[in-house]
Amino acid sequence: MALEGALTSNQKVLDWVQEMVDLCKPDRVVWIDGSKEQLEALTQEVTSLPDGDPNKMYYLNQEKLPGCLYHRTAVNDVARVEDRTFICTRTKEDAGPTNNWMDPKEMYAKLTPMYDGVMKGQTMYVIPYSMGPVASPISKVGVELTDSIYVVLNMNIMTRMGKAAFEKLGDSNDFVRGLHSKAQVDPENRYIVQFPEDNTIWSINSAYGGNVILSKKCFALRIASFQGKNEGWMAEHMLILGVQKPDGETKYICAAFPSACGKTNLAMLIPPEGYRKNGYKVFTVGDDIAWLKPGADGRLYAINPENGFFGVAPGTNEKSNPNALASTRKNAIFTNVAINNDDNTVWWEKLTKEPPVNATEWKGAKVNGVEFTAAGNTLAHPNSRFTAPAENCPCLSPAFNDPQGVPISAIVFGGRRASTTPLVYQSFDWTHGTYIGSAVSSETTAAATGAVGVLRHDPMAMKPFIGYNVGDYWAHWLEMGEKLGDKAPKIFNVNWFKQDENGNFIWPGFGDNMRVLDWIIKRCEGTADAEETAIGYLPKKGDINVEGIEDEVTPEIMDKLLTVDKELWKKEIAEMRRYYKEDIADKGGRIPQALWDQLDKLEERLGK
Ligand code: OXD
Ligand code: MN
Repeated sequence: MALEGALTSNQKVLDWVQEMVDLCKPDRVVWIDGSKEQLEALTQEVTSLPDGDPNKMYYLNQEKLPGCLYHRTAVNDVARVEDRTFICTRTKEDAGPTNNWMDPKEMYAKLTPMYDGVMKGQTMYVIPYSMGPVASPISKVGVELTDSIYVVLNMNIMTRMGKAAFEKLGDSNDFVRGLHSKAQVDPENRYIVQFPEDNTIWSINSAYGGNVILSKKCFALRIASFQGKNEGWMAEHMLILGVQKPDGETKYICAAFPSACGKTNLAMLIPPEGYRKNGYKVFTVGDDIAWLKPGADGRLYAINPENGFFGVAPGTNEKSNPNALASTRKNAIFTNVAINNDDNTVWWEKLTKEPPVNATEWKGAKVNGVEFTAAGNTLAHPNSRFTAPAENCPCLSPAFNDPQGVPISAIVFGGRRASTTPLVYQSFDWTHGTYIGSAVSSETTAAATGAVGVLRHDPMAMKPFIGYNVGDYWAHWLEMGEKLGDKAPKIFNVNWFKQDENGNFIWPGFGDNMRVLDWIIKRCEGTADAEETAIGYLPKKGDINVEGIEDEVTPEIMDKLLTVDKELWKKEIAEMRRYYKEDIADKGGRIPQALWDQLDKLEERLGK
């Protein structure tokens, strides 16, 4: 039955699909070709389900939001579940201290009975997809089996889905095998499991995007980081943007930030007026994931393996990110936002000042939105999402579909730090930059009181996404640096979130971050000088352009933004020693000696 209507003759695919059909026992198997007709039929089917069916999707106002759909997940199924996410390598050491681990044999034995007959009475969809432009040598193919139309429709936005992916694959065995079943959406039996050595992902008991769009975190980061280590490339949790300068040349930058640091906003930045007048433009290549591979000229090239944005809705508005908002205005899927019942459109916190009176909140209750929010509730779930086609993005890069990818000049790390870390600094070299990446961390801040919260380490912003031992991952970074030599991108660190004594942010952020990108690009071109300090190269006085914001960023403020407080940095070193030892090395993280040496050197430069 599985082979009926198969879209490939690849025996490895056919055998695996048959095996999974025998296990899950669906009534029907549908091969997804990616055609408009097939997608329309599935949309018709899923929107025709009766109200109250947990799989139902709804049409939104088709005049205001053409092609847009709405879905509400189970209340217990609204986010990625890191405590139920596993890396199942043959040895525990290979998964390392940042991952949950179980022996693959044990995990298969545990999950197989859960999948046994799970699709009885239902349809299994076979989704072929390409991560990255189909013609790109950096791209890879995945196949996801799922019992959810919501997944098919999301995968259509997030990947290059359909027959062409099988054509790319040909007879090759190099495809990621993803199996997803929503099953009973039982949180006690929810598992998101990667088997990197088998190129396999099993996800069960969730129907929420982040756990079921297996192309994204599961493949493009966890499995791909493992593949990259073995094959000489890198899969990173990075946005990719291009800055077009007045002379027409575009420089490309990758940046990695932990969540809640404004990654999507930076990816879609609108430069300040002065820059725009002078002819600067920022283009988005990607907002979440970068695959990086050395090109024929020895430089590092990046593609965005995805084809859409799976963004957090709350906080997105005409002011904070007009480009993201515009991306959601057609052919998008909204999950767990609120509905404005006056015109069947969507709403979320901060979309507009006033919530709709006649609202349906994300759990499905009809409420007076004004009263409901005034009582301290949110209408949209804080992690409610839009799934939006990249092609909708007004600032999408013309190189978005370029099979070669874009050459990367700079890699930028950042976090949310109230003090210690200056606005921007450059590493001395790649190895030092790798140390800086390993030290990425972010604080929870209570801005209103200025209280500084908990520091969370999130190396390279990849902590939940490294598909193997974090120490080996750092070693791979060092190896890539050696391979790239003097063609390697320059590495920087930024901090948009420095505060004054009263807990006020002292850098305006958003579009003004262009001023920092400007300095970064000039450093890459060798046209800006720098101050050599103990922690790295900092901008010289006056080298960050503050034209138009002089009142806000006075010379005194700029001094604060760029100070290196030795006492705070000594504390930082002590914390990094504790982190390396207690959280990583003592728990089986194989930290390269070169990174320990970086800590020693930093301490030496600061003076003991
Ligand atoms: C995301 C995340 O959803 O990083 O992109 O959590
Ligand atoms: Mn992300």
